[in-house]
Amino acid sequence: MTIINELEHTITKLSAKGKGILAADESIPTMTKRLEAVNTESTEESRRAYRDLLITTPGINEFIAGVILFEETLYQKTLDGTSFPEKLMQLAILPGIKVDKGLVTLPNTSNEQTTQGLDNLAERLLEYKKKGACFAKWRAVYQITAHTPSSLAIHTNAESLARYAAICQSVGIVPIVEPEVLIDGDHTIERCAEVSEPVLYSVFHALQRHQVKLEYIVLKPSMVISGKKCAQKATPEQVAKATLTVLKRTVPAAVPTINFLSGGQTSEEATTHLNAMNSVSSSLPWNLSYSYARALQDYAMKMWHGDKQRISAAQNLFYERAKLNSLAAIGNYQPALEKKPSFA
Ligand code: 5MM
Repeated sequence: MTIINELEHTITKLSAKGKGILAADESIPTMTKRLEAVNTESTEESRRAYRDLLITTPGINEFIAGVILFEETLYQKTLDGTSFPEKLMQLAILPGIKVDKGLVTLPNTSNEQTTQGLDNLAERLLEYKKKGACFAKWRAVYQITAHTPSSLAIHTNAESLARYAAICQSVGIVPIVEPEVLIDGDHTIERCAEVSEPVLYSVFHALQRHQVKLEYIVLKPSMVISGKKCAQKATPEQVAKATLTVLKRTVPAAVPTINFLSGGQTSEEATTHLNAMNSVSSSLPWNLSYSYARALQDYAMKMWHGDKQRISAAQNLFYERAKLNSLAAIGNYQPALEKKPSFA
């Protein structure tokens, strides 16, 4: 297969209508935080067992087109001795890999951050590709305060995202480009829109400078939403309208699919907001779907909390959440379909 054929094959599967991407790529510190929140010790085995539970959930391939793995998981095996990427391929789910090496402080800013991991990226990608990875993910973050994000942070992060994306495509790997405007803070939805527009504009400008082929990327943005501590919580209709306005102004129609992150929204909010966007208009140029971590996994993680006896109950909750998001990805979700788990 040529590089273009590889990219074409992967993006076609990732943009399938009604399917989304599971982000199961929490780094060890993040995964440790998630496990400790449900009183479970974070060990290589507990992380393996939890990821095993997720991807062996019966029927999950009806709703999930790809799974983003953390490097550790790429080399681990499911209980039956099959490597995670092989197991995913058997299920007709594409394996992906988080390739950034996390956040570092950007000097001469007010503690803003940028993402590292470009060194040896091409070599690492070739290694991951041998293990079966066909797409990758790189996340940049932007903090909203009265004075941030600065133009230095916006420019630096756009440049890294674009360099990463160009390197991925040069070896036949589809890049997920993830600029996350953080939900932390008391900002209004209007302020979030004011920040998100130049962030995305700058990302696409950089992608163009680096000659990234937009037909073979997945954009994974945050939704335009009020800050977690904002007194005026935006309604789903406001979130849908503000997000679509910003996306229409900044994202070229050549991009096939936009898969949102959940970013600290509740599971129900993330589903409702996606559904609201897909209900507004059928004439959007891109597929609008999900690439959630917490909003897909939270209930399953709480149900499981390290207990083997609860694997099946946790898988049922994960299946249910994926199904509801799949409905939201075609605008067919209704809150009445929610069956809240007893602990929620
Ligand atoms: C923003 O985080 C990404 C999406 O997850 P949510 O839907 O929960 O917001 C997620 O893929 C994230 O990039 C990974 O969990 C890796 O995070 P860390 O902090 O470990 O790099």
